[in-house]
Amino acid sequence: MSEENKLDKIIDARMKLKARFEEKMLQTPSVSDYKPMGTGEINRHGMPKLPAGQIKTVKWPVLDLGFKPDISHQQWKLTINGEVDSPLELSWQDFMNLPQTTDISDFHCVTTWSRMDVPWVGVKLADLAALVMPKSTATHIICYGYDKYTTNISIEEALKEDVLLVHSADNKPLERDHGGPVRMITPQLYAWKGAKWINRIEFLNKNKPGFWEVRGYSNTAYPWKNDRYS
Ligand SMILES: Nc1nc2c(c(=O)[nH]1)N[C@H]1C(S)=C(S)[C@@H](COP(=O)(O)O)O[C@H]1N2
Ligand SMILES: [Mo]
Repeated sequence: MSEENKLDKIIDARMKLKARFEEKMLQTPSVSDYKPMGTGEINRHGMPKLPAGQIKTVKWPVLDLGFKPDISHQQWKLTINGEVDSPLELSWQDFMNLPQTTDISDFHCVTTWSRMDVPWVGVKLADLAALVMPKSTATHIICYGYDKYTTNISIEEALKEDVLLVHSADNKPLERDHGGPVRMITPQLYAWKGAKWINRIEFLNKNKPGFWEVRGYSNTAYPWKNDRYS
């Protein structure tokens, strides 16, 4: 398929997804919340820059399960399957050939640090969703890392424009410590919702809690409601 046709296909599929999920997206807290908790200037989502209970950090702490998978570009694969019309497996090269998005966003860890204005490069989850096309029954995704990590979010959160699978941060390749070669980021949710060393995205027809969610962390993880634990 030519680059142009590929892009047309993505745009067409994204418009369909948009129509399907628009209403639900308007009900997510980052859009509908009239009393967000936090301080500072208002960010591009209309939320205070620093969510409640967070402290701004300049360093970038590393959090994992005590083990950092060592995955070369050659070994890295991304499987997208489950409740979708066209399951997909992408190599590093396939992934890098998809439309690339550059963005700057904030990173809020549930352990109370926030790292502001991180420059990222990667692929929008919405573009990947457009390629596989979730079935009408799909409601959530669960992401798997190359470690034992899993984490879940609703599709209406996953489709937000700033949810990316990134391979670059701070204008350099994403370090292994931070989930390189590729991790997910969820700037409008606590950062544990973004799997490092991401290997698989499964679309689901019901919610299924991930690693921290089964241990009492919030399914929704909304920073401006101090929504940390359930
Ligand atoms: N695969 C994997 N992804 C993960 C984790 C993990 O342990 N394994 N930790 C999560 C948590 S709790 C946070 S806060 C962020 C931390 O990302 P960082 O180490 O780059 O700061 O990654 C999230 N993604
Ligand atoms: Mo975290």
